[in-house]
Amino acid sequence: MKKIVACFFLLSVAVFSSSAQSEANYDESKVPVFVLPPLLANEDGKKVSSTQEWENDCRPEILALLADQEYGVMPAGDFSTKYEVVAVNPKSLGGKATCKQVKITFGKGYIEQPVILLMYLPNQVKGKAPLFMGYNFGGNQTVHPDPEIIPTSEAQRGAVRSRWPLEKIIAAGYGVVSIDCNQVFPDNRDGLRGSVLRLFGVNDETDLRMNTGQAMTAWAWGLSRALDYLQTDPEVDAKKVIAIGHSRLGKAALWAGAQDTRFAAVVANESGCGGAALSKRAFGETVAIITKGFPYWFCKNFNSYAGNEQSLPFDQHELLALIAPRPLYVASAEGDRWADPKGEYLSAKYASEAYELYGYKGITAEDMPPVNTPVMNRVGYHIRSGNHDITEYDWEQYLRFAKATLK
Ligand code: GTR
Repeated sequence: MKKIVACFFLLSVAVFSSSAQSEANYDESKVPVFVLPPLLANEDGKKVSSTQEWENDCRPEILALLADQEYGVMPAGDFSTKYEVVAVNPKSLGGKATCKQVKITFGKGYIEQPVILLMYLPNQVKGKAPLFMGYNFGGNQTVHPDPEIIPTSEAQRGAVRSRWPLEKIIAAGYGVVSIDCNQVFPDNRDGLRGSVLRLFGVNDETDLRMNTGQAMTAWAWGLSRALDYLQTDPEVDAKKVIAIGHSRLGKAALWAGAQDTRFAAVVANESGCGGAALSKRAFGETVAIITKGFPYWFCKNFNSYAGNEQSLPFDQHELLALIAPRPLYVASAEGDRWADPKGEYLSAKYASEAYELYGYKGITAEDMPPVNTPVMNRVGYHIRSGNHDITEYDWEQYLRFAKATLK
């Protein structure tokens, strides 16, 4: 029965998104004329010209606004946390990596929420390893066929192997932590009932205030809690943990990196609407489409901007700017018009003003670079040929970028 319901759900999402995708605007000449709120100005209009003014006033204002109006606030409250190393193989991936699986159990009263961190650390790195951490969509075992991975779902082992080129990442001297997002907040309309929000007394729809966070905020919170663990792991360089994510999980990585400055850098792969793309362009996926299709990703307040993007008191370049001065990489794909590559580029470009305050070069060119021609300053960007996916090509750029920026 559960399976039938899940199939029906997936089918209805697919039907919804394919009809929404064909109705969306992909015509550049129909992009509305829009005005972005100035990035370097406080809510009272006062201009920001130093990093101190940015950090003391402007940045906290933007963070609070995004939490209140878009992603939602994580409810507060006590809970317990337990770490258990549940498996270790020091000779994984042909001896090149140590595979470690760490179960974090969050608890509150009778509620227990286990989340397993699947970790691969490069054996060639003596001492603490830098690493990329991000969610997978459908189960830890989908990341690689490695039979030792503890499954977190029924999906096939290695099903999305191409999205996690572990051997390449390990050879470059980086580790990987992959987490099944469904263990933190199940990625479906009923997800709230199985999510970490239960630790804070949010059990169903009726417990949601207008600005209570849902999946995106829970996922961002989960990445921060995983980082809490990594800070205790002697094999990890917790000062070099890069938050990474593809698509919806790229949105989550951005929101995590924006809130938690312990993340050394952020990579958002084709994160689109509610991620890197400017909402006011209303190109491809819009606020109306995303809040209808995925009402459980954002807070309820965000619904009021559906079909009304021009009234948003912020835009996504402000989310990206919260990552400054830490390295940020935004990536698009040519065939992924749904995620609005140009909107992703412009957002990275406009966010660069915050990087410039710190004396860093961000994205400066007015026009997007040609396909497969990455730009790598303190802010990186590429548009790759091909469709919506995270590929080996994308990872190659992220590894180069990490090497160049995280010294
Ligand atoms: C789509 C959604 C996008 C994007 C994508 C994904 O259906 O409209 O915002 O997040 O899913 O996560 O692959």
